Amino acid sequence: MIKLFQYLALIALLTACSQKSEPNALVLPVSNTIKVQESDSKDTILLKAAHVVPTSNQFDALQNEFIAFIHFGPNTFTRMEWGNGMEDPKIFDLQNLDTDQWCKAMKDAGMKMVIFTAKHHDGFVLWQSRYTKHGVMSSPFKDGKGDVLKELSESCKKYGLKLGVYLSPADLFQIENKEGLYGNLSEYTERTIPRQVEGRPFENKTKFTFEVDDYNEYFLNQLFELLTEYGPIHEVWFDGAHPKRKGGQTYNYLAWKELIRALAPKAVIFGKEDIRWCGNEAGKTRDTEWNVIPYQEDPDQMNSFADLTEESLGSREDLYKGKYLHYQQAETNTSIREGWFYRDDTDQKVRSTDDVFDMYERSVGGNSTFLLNIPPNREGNFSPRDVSVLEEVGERIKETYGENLLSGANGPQGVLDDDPSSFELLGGGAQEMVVETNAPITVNRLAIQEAIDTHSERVEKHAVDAWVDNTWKEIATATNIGYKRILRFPEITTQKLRIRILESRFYPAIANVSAYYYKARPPQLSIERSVEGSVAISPKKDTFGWKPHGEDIAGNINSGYNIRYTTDGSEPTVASEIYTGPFKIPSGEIQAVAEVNGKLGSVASQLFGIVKKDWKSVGEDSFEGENVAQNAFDGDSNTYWSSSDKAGKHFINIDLGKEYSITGFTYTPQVLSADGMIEKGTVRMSTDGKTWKSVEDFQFGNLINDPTTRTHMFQSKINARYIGIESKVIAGNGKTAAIAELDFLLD
Ligand code: FUL
Repeated sequence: MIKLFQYLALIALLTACSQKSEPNALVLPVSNTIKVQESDSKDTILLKAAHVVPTSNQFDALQNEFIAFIHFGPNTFTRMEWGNGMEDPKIFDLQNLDTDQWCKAMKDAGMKMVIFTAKHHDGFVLWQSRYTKHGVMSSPFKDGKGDVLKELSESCKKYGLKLGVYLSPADLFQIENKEGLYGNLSEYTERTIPRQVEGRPFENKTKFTFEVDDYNEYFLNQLFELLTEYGPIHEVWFDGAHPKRKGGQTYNYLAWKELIRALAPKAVIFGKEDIRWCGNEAGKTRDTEWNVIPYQEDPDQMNSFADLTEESLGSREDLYKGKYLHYQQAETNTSIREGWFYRDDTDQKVRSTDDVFDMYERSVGGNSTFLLNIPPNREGNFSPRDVSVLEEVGERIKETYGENLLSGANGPQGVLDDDPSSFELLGGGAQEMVVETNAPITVNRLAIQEAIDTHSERVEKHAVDAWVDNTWKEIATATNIGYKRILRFPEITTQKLRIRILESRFYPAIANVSAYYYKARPPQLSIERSVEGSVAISPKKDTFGWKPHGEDIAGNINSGYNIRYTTDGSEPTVASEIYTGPFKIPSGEIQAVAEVNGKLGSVASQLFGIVKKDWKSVGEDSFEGENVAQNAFDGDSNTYWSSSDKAGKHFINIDLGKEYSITGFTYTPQVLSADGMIEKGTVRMSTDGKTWKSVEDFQFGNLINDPTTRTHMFQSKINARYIGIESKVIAGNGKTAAIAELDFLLD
């Protein structure tokens, strides 16, 4: 506990201390978790936070920076986001699995590890498990003898990639099938792990005894297989998502952890105390991502962990509320394709190189790890489009971050020697440092790292200046640093850079400072349409590196750019029409690209349905407050229709103004909360707006974690003027149905 004299010393330090080493009286032993005492003052809590450090496994995991996710399984063949556990294993008809091709592409992208869905929510196992027949052993893949995980683990060794496993706690096969173990209300008794299976001995002779039920035993047996026969395993990924639950099933995570720590001593655990979810599946990052997180209980003893989705998690005010301060880093996970599983190469959007590179800089340069999913196709390969994005991203990372423009510069050697274990301690009198190069450099990126493994994350606010025209010019500011902060700013030519620490929790230890140059590219675009049907194309707002005409253009391209576009679904070229201002289209797909001196940027595309200006609501079963039915088709996804929360089905009916031949629809859920996501429903039509009949059911998976716009194409066209949506199942057992936006598609 901090004593009064130490507290006073801290106050003195924070006001006017001039020494440049940490005052011994205030230095605490560093630890992964530090308990807060009831009597601790706010300053003491901050001091404790400044001594919370990652474990060596967490630190290694942070240094991976860019890692891969692979979602593969029956969903790849059914084209669903979530399976139901009742899929026939025969659908897993894999003919040409090529895990070397996966690994080569991941390696080319600069990724260091791959996490594989050994078992997704459907319960189908992609390895030769002893404990179930629901998996590759019952599929046509290599006549039931194939093992996808084995092939991947061999390819990983060949290509020098680390391997992680995703084992879904939710298991629909074990829920739905008669003999299923999930929620079967079995007794908790002492069980030996692994359970021996005749003819299939383990080479690893470790044994564990746990007091668990049938499903936890099943899960532990499977973990034993994964961690002893496919290793070394570097990450175990526990998804918090649950399409369904049964029998009050709970999980004995503390037993799982004991087994993991013993069998995979190098592994970090995701979804629990080592690594937390960043809070979205869209690749968004917080401006300030703290990894020292306050907890109410000791995280090392906790059996279950909630998703932390709030915008602010580790600010001073957050820390003051904690009883334990714990290092738990964020992982930013998203998919290169729309959805986590491969569906097709025509309608499923693939993210552009610009987009992936932007997410890379924001997440790796935002104190987090970037986990990008690449779903293999039904052939068993990464599709060519995904491969070329991975290659281009890898090249761009090398081109941008391959050469540190500060190498050979003068300044504090602890930050210039590229060695993460040496550092420069700031604070006290010295709140800034200057680095000077031998010749002028042109830069637009700066990376700063704190020595988090020995000194935690301490910087709360900082600024960077460049020496230009005999004076310091501020070029960038940001909040925290932590593992790494990448600052992006318009290019500047200078010989001297200054880093100023504006606020910190304690003496910050800066481990590295490096500078880079990113070659600016044509901007990414966004395409929007008003309710009247007028289409506008503009540069995407949150991308850096370009400013539109008339403004000071960042980057090295000094002329303007053209926007080229098509309206027939074809990819725009240098010969496509030039965009001069908003134009109208009745429906269809717009594709657009920015062009600079014949060079094209990445293509943006947007599908638009029927223009909504003549639509009218012809009834809904109910609405809550101001959330009327019209909000579902006002072209504004910030407003939404929300039914009451009376149990049962909910519907809205729409008059489209005239009859159309409709091919499908898109559903945009509201995103203000997890309420009202329509997981299953039916499309209805009417010829007079009075009597209605159901025409086709639809189903969308994983809406709560990934509330993006979903598309359902009809089996055959529906000719209708009056059309409606009725909900049948709301995600997460909700009662309210909500729609932010509905679109009906034409040919
Ligand atoms: C989610 C799951 O429900 C998705 O299917 C996917 O696995 C993603 C990574 O996590 O919560």
